Amino acid sequence: MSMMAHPMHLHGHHFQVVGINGRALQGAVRDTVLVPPMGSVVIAFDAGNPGRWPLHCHHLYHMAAGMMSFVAYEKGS
Ligand SMILES: [Cu+2]
Repeated sequence: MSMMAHPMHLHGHHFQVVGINGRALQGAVRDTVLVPPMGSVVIAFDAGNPGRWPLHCHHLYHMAAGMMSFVAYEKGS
């Protein structure tokens, strides 16, 4: 949670925004979503590209301050 909006970007995938601030919607397919201040976003994506993919804020100074994470999964059987 933050008082700023954060353009969150997921590498290696495209996703659909399916919720913003607890409200369901059928959003566009994209690879970046602007998370609103003090808000939350729910996304859905096909886990068809196994690996360790960066998930980070596109504001470089936010990323440098720690808004850098990863989505990691292995190939299913
Ligand atoms: Cu940010």
